[in-house]
Amino acid sequence: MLKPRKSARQQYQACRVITVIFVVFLIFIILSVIFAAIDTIQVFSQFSHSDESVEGTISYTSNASITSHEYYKLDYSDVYKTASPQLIATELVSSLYDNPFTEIPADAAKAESIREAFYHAYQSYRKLCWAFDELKPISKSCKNTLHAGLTIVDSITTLYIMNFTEDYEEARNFIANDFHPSGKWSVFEFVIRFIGGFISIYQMTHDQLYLDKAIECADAIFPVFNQETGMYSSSFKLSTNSKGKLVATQLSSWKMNLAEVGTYQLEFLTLTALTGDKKYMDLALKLYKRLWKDNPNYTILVDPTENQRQTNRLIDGQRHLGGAADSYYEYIIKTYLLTNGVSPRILKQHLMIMKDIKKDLLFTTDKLKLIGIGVWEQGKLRKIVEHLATFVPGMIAIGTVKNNDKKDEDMQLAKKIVDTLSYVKNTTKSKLMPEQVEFDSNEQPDQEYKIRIDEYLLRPESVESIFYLYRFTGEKVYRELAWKFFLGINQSCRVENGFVSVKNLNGRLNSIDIMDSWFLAETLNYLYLTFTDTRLISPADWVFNTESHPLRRWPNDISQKYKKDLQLNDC
Ligand code: DMJ
Repeated sequence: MLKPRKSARQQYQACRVITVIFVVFLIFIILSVIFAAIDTIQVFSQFSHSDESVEGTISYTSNASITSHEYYKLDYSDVYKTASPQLIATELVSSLYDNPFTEIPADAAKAESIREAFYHAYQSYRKLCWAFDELKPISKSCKNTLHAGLTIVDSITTLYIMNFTEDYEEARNFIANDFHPSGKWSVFEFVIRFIGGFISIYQMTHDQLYLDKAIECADAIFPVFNQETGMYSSSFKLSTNSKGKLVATQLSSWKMNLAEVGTYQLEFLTLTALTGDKKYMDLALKLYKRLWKDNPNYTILVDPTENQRQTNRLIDGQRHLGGAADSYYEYIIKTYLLTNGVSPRILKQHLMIMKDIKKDLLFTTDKLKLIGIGVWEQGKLRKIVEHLATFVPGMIAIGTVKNNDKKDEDMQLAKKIVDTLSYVKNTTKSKLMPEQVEFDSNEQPDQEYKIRIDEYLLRPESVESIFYLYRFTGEKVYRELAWKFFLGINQSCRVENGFVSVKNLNGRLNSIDIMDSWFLAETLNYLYLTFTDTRLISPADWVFNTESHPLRRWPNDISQKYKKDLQLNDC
């Protein structure tokens, strides 16, 4: 039987339905194309930006491709279950020290709490700022200075040490495929965070990718150094040329500080050890030769150029171990350790520094007789302690090598300075260590100290020193102290989306909207390693760069190969 034919009205209705479906489909396609284009613009904006911008903040936009990584706890019953075997020392003896390091098992619960804090910080960054440099947790926006995923690269050694395998693999993929830095930044920061991070993770994993990246970065900045003196100007511009090569150009007029020019020796010496190319080591040692030759009688130096002025900061002509000077001192004794103690001249410089510190910078407070290291200014000692200078007890502990005749005295000194830090931290309402304090200040004669810069910037230096004192002495008081520091940070700086710096430490805390990458690279790393089994990343085998990226002490054959160069006979 024939079907009855549709009426014209029915045909019209069917046509309308098809048209509506088609239009809806078309709108859907157009919207998808628009959203994809917006995404592309955002991704593009990470990697290309105006020449004028030194630093940019980009508003948060949801990154749908970032799915959350589940949190899992580690089993601390056996150190080999918590970390990669190559990070674990088989024996804790070091030829450079009289006594072996103490073997102590992990405090599992505390180690895991710190690991969880790292997870919270890192996942917040992933979720909100993946591929950008740093997270601003309050505004949920992202800071981009070098457009290079700074937090990813700076965190990669901590990710590996803490055994966050999924995040580690993701970070590796980013470095392999999306690491295209461009922008203006500080040479110093680039060396300690990127080059230091790449060398360190290479030494932990033996993955060639990282050594290639380290060489690429080092070779890009090599020409900005003065090849005669090893000095350089603070800031530079990085970009990728048409052949895909990373290139750097010097930016500012000739401007630098002691910490900057004195903080690339560990990284460049390690590059020479890994590549066999002496150019890195030769340049880095030229700096020591130059500075030590120019200053034969006194070792606490002012900046090589006298143009470092910042409000409320330590200024020209002052001699101190705080910001703008700090890691120059730190790297001298670490260079001695890294190269296996083959250079008595380098150790001598550290011992001279210790002598000058004791002669001119050491102070005792009036009432409680606390000990600290202050600032020499216009012929007088001011009892100022900067958070940045609180790495010093750790440096002193590292310097208690067997060829240091004053090693016992030095270790006692390191302990006393840590007691002072502990006192300051415990007497703030927030239980945080301030950015800068001054003892026995005339302005507040009834109190032991006055806070001069009322902030805590998530910095690592105090817990770094406590980590070293724990590893060198094995005394449980340092774990207890580290735990109190952690609690202070976790209670006062933790927010919904990460951790923030804070100000007003004795009142109602105000947030400073930034989670600097050093918090993940250093602060949480040192805290974690204070509570893990002490065989994990032992100072018997590793020397930390100033961003807490561990570098392997040289094997004997390498130290012997470069022994002559390291003698620095002409200074
Ligand atoms: C870090 O980048 C390094 O530790 C550097 O040596 C000093 N400043 C910050 C942390 O405070």
